Amino acid sequence: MSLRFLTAGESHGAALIGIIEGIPSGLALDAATLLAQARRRKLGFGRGNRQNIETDEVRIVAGVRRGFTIGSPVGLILENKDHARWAEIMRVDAPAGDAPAAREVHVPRPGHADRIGGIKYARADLRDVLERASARETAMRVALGTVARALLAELGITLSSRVVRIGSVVDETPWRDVSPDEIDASPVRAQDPVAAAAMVGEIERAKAAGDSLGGVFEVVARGVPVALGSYAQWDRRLEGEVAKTFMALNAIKGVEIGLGFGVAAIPGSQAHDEYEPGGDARTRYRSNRAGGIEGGMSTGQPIVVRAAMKPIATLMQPLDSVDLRTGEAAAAHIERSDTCAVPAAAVIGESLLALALAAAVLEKFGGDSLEELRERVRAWETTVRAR
Ligand code: EPS
Repeated sequence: MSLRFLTAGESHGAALIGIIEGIPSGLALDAATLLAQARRRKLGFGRGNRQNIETDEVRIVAGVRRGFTIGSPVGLILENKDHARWAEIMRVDAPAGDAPAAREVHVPRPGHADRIGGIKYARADLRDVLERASARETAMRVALGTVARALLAELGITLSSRVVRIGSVVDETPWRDVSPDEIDASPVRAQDPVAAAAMVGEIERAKAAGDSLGGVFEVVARGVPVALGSYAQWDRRLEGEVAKTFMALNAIKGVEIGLGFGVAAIPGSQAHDEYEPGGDARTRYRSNRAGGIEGGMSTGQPIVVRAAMKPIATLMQPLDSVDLRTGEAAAAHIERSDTCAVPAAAVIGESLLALALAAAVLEKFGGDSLEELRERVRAWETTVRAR
């Protein structure tokens, strides 16, 4: 395994912690770089109050010395500011006597992990489930992804994202050369300001109705070397790794690469990317319908991933459910939540693609120091030009 990472931490627990192993030595890394990405995750019209409470500052506690990675696992800690108000509810040690925990949850939210998690881990208090199933965990995944992203940046690989749908509103504009700052400045991280305004309206209406909204976001990686991944074995196919990484994000129900589901509706003459002479190597592509991955391998074109996020499962106008203590019908539990988190999911998507691509880069090129990795990538680029 070239790169692996783990997170731990409950939404209102003391902290989120993360470990990423396999990052070569010699990579510049500091807390400011991590904070810059953490802040982007907090953005977006439709988020709840929690984002105003948290600063999401990440402390680097292992694997970095005097500004550079040293080849050891990188360890990160993100303290939950909100924990101060939850300290008694979330305490680790047993309280004296048998006082029941406050803020117990017994009515599962349809669409959340509550119900099945309670069955699986034999938890009568569903708070034990929802605290970990919460998307709060993505704050740490973004931090880990930012480490991967810093590595990719050294190799000239960059990531960006945008929201293309919220509820019924679609931004139909094709990618333009919009700066990432411009996308971040949009209240919903959409490219087209007209669509963005309509998306804001849609979120406002959902909020007023006590409802929630999902959507679709797009993540693009540029500067990806040719031939990451392989067709030679099913579990080495790059699209499989990318899809798994995105499907493993909370609330994601669909992933597309390139034309995605669109290829099903068109003939082969419009579905593939034709070659023509020229470019750096002996051929160049006329289009990028494949979304930068073909036959399990990166083509060297931008990798384009779209993911569909379902509406958040916590509704202020709650759905029908059952009180598990009484077996009676009841309104689902209400927990503070977001109306729409698609803009945040797009930012998280950048970190996810960074993690998947960093693993694929290290798999192909290896290298224990950044210098070694860089040399190998450079040599490969020369090789590719001759083929
Ligand atoms: C989140 C923090 C959470 C939720 C959200 C994501 O904070 P709290 O529960 O204190 O409001 O706002 O998680 C969910 C929507 C969910 O269903 O779990 C965050 O930091 O992103």
